Amino acid sequence: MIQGNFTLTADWNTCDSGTIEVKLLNLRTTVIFAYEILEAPAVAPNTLSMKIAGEVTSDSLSVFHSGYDQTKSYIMYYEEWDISYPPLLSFFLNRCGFTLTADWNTCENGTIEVKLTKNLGATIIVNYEIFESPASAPNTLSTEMEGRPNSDSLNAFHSGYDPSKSYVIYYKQRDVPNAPMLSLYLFRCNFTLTADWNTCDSGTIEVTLMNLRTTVIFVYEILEAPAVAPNTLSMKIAGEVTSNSLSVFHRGYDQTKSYIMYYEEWDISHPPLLPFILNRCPTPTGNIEQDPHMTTFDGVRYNFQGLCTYVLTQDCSNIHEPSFQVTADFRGKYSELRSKPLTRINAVDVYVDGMQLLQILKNDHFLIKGQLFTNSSAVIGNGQGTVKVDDEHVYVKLDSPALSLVWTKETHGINIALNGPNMRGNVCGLLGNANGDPEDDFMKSDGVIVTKDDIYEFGDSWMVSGSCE
Ligand SMILES: [Ca+2]
Repeated sequence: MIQGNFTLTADWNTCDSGTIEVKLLNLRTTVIFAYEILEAPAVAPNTLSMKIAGEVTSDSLSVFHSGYDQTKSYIMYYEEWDISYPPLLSFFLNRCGFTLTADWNTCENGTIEVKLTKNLGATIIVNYEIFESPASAPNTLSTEMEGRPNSDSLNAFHSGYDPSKSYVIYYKQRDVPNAPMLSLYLFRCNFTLTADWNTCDSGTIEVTLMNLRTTVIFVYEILEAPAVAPNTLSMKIAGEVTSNSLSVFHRGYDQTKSYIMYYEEWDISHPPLLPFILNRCPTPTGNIEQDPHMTTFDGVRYNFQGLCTYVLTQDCSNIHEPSFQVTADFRGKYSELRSKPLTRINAVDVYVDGMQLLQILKNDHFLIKGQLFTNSSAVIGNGQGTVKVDDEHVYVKLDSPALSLVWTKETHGINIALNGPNMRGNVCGLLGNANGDPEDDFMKSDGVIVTKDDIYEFGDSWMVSGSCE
């Protein structure tokens, strides 16, 4: 099953240089983020000038930015670039290099462990103080912690706290002029509220309360992101002392959108209202490139050397009159190697209700409803979608059918993303059925599932009849 969220983080590459590493994690789909790194504090910018594009085939991707000052703190503003109206998020990067965390030592005693970690290549002095929550920022901080060079981490233990209460730790660097006052929240021992997609095939959100060792009640609200904090929280989850975790399922959400869950404890006075971002589910993305290597929507890789026109993907609810169909012409790459030809894509066609809407040719000529298109960008039809062309790519985004296509000139590659919530499990062709299960991707056009050993039988079943002459 495809599950889990993608995450954008930033960190110092090392503390010896001013290089920031921006990293996209947990990739199971193509995802593009735009971002901007500003010296903290900074308000959200109007434009995000940097971009990171994760590919379907890699687990993570890093981009390095040099020229920053590792003795300063930065804030990264970021948003998804490939969806409409994404929430603008922020990530705080402390100056190199410390992270302060706090946790209960165990839930049985009242000891809080405060930990300074990460790249302690220099002396770092942090002042902090632990307050029962809620508490406003104090004027002075009574405790000091000094991280020394060559130590990986530093711990301090503070006893005498009540594990049934929540605390806020205010902290500030003493050795940096005008350092911002920061805070971290320590929930009373020892639960966490999270939200995730149950599976990406349905719009069901699972809210889970974990690590229960006591009865605890949360109220929460799930809103489409971005959203400001609501006045009332209408949902409630009550964990019992005897269970390790508890899940509540909420149906009817759209797994192609991002949500924000606002939550607070219901059973304590003046709890802080906290946000939790649930990223949209990864978009099923299939890819065909080079001579040709295929990756299905569910991540199965295979090679298929055909010499005709084939269905890459189509609406499968009516296989004979599909509402949309994407086909590709595979032709020999080297005509002298007739016995074992390497093939590649020479053209990609998109049909909607049986009519050709778009055609991308190998010379990067691009046709909309049969008309050659020569600009660098245009609207397709009556707002049916958009197309952008640069030196290396053709980008197509259609609203109906909800498809994104990226043609890469150099590799004769086509990348297809299914953006609609109802397309998962309802498509078929050489890129499989996008139901999250890699085991059933070699389904022929007659519905019979074969194995990789019968790849030609599978591939030929998706040949467009009459295309071999
Ligand atoms: Ca599948």
